[in-house]
Amino acid sequence: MMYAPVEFSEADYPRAEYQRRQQFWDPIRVALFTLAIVAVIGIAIGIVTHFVVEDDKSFYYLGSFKITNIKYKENYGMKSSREFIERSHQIERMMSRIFQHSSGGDRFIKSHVIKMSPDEHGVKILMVLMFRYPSTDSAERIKKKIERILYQSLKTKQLPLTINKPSFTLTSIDGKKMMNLLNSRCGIRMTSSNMPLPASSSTERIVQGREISLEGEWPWQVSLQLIGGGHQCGASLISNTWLLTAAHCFCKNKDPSQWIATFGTTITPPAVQRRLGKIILHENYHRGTNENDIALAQLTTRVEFSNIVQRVCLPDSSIKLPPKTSVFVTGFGSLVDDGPTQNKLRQARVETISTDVCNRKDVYDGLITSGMLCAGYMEGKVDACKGDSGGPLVYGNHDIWYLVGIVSWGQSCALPKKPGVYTRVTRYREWIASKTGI
Ligand code: 4AZ
Repeated sequence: MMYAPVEFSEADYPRAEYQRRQQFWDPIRVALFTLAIVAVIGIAIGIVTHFVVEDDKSFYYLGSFKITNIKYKENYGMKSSREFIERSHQIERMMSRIFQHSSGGDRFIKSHVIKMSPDEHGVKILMVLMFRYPSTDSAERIKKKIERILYQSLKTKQLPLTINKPSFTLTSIDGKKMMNLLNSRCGIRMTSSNMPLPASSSTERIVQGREISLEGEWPWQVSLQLIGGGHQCGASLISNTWLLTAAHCFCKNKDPSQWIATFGTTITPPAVQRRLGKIILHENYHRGTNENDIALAQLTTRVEFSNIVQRVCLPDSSIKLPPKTSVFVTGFGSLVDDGPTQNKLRQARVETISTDVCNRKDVYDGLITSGMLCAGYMEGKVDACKGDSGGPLVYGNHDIWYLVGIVSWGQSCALPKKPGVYTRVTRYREWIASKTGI
């Protein structure tokens, strides 16, 4: 809006002054003024809250207790067994119920069962519990608060499992001890501040994938590089020293001293770097048919597990994924056939496709054997590509991630009716154990 100049004589002055004042306090100005004050107050509150929230610190505890209304099963001793996973997830869910709706509010972060052992009255549980409290609080005082909430819940809440109150003990532990305990489990993801990652923030990303992955989102991802030749293939960390990858990655060069493995979400700079000491190709790998496209590589020196470097779980050979199961493939591979390697790790959500469908005449016409697994979309668009080879295809169950496939082959990338073909890891579970003892 334009301002028209107001002309007035001396005699008009008081009226003009009144008008000017009235103009000054017109509704728009009043609204703007109010808005400014509200904004200033808002920012002030924001700053104060920011500091209060930022001041929160993680506190870790080791909890031990007995559950008396279930019987110990042999398989509870095996952390990759379905029995262990399902029971521990039930216990972890119960802990969330106990703490998340308590008066303590959202101080509870997460819990993880570390061990289940037999007990004459049922099952003994060892678990890590994580909380965030103001850093000015003491571990002992927080422990009392946690115990109070727990005991209250045992009295008032209908819980599926019976926790024996006298058996319950809570010990404060530091971050290092917590990590060591968690590292006894595979397939767990954490952010740099030890906060859990959301179950899956992830959508489509490698080919047709735009967003890169967050630090610590896929901590088992490895880049295999030829010294002087750069990134060649992906691989997955399955222990402190062993990598699982595709056999075809070593077609060019089988000499371990010519290779390095890097960890982290970028190739340069890498978070951690190691040399290879040993390469084991599957004895029956056939280049022509892509059968048994699997290899192991051993690092010369072990890597320490952290939020950035972590091993993925190997699935039990009995697990079966039904068609259309949501899985994730990650890698530094190209975005289009024959494109360049990416410096930042990318991810894509794909779906498993049954071997029957994948072997149809209009798809791969019988080329898919029992050691292969198809994943992607019949309409194409999202897929792994050149340079992703050897890398992981993972399946997340109750926040634990399993390596179900190794990027192996496919006709070009992301074409309709030409999904990605992966080495079916469950088929090679015994082979891996025979070579590594894992
Ligand atoms: C490759 O050349 C390659 N679309 C890897 C994966 C796929 C195709 C090719 C799957 O390494």
